[in-house]
Amino acid sequence: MSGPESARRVDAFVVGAGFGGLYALYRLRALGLTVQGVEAAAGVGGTWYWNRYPGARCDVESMAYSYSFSPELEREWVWTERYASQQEILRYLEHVADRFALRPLIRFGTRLVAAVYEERTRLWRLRSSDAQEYLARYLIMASGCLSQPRLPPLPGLDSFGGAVYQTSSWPHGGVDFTGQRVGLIGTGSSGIQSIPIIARQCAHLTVFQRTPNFSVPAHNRPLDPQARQALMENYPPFREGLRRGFTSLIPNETAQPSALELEPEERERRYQAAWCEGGIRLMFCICDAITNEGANDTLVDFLHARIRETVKDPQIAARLLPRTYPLGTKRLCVDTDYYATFNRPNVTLVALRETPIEEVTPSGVRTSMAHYALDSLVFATGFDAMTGALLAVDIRGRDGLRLADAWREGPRMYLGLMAHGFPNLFTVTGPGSPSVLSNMVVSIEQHVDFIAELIATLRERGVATAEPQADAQDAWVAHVAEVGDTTLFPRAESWYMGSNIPGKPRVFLPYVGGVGPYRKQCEEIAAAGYRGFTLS
Ligand code: NA7
Repeated sequence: MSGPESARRVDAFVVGAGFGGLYALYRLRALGLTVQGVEAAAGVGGTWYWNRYPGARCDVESMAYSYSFSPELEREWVWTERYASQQEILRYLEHVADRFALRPLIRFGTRLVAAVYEERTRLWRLRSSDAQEYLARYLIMASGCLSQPRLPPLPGLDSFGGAVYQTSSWPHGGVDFTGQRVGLIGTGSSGIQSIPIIARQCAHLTVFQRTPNFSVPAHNRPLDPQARQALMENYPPFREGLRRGFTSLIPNETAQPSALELEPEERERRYQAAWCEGGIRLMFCICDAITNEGANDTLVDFLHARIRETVKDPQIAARLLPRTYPLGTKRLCVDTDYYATFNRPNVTLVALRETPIEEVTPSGVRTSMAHYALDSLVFATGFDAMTGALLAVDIRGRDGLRLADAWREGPRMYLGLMAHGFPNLFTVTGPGSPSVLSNMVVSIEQHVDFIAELIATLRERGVATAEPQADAQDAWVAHVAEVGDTTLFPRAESWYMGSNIPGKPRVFLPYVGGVGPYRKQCEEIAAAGYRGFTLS
């Protein structure tokens, strides 16, 4: 990179303008810092900008999945549904950007491509995709956990004559599939949300399923204004409950019994009640779903029974039953009419474990069994989760250490916030923090608050840099793995484990020690003068 003359000097540089980036810009500007944001998209929204596929919807309830930092914002924004649609969340984030005058701080259509730490000046020298250079004291990566999409390199894909779509970068005007033969690959959350809607619109939908997924009904509905009002009157304790709870996903968490302590009838009653209520509560109506195989099996049996009673053709139902991993170790999906969609005469389920894809042809997809003629092909094939967006930037820390080299055997961070060797580089909901296992907005606010307070401390003390100590980081990485190993998560091939990406180290990426307990550890570390960090 060239000399400092051409570089723009800022205090803080923020990558991403989703929930994390917007709040980071807001907090850091309020500290009196000069801030610069960059965002690859043409607008704000992050995940909710890109993932516009039919049926895209949050699986955390809207009153919980929203910022809590501004009571005025809380009062003036009225969520209309129990689970907010992508469109509504995007409108919300656009409103936040305007209300707090954040857009002027962001360069849209611009990516950070390289970041080099300069020991002499203790600044980050940054280069963006528009060839602009910056010198920044603090670099905040709010670049998202599920923002680096993955398109499998299927043989012959380039030859396909029809239209190709990815759920993770859906056309802004939407897609009209009327009269079309559509193929869809992937049955994670994105596939499961979009399949019922595409099936209703198109002439024929062929679903190419590699691994069946567990899904529970959302029972989405309009938010009752009176119920909303009642909740608004109790909002601060409601928010605090999310922050201090174990999952931050479910309001009013209470202690639950072990599945194995319950009589079978009581267990069934409990599961039925959670099923009827809808959403992921089912997984948390017992305390040991994710730690005890026997407990997990009872949930698996319950869900298998629901799939069998919903899907009329027993052979199709059998193909939809997940059997190769414990429930919840791949993300539990939340759907509207997913399993029932396979009763439609215009939907075909292709089980790729039985009949793998051999190639994409100019006119469709050929498996080992048949050729499926298609007009459009939709990929809902996931992301390089948690580390993908960070490693997509050429980041070099002290002594030229490349982040990609430091993380060759898996990410190494202290608290999922900072990495040894990379002073003043912060990640929002990075690997080793509760992140994707939590309510992302709750975790984002906590991380950004921690980062802002740490930066304020540095400035008060006239200290240039913060950096985690190697031994504190080693201990944290070991703790994250140890807690992960007490759960069933390592039993699945999942993006939590990095195993959806060929060649990616198989490491459990998030911290499963609980959102409230994690927050408490962060608070204690800060109160102890940022134990485990070197402030120099
Ligand atoms: P996911 O959950 O990673 O799902 C991707 C799906 O694509 C999953 O069913 C994969 O099967 C399938 N896949 C991936 N590669 C292939 C190939 N080569 N052939 C066939 N099928 C393939 O991504 P989503 O976008 O649905 O959801 C990501 C998260 O976003 C979600 O959990 C929410 O948090 C929001 P596999 O299971 O790997 O066999």
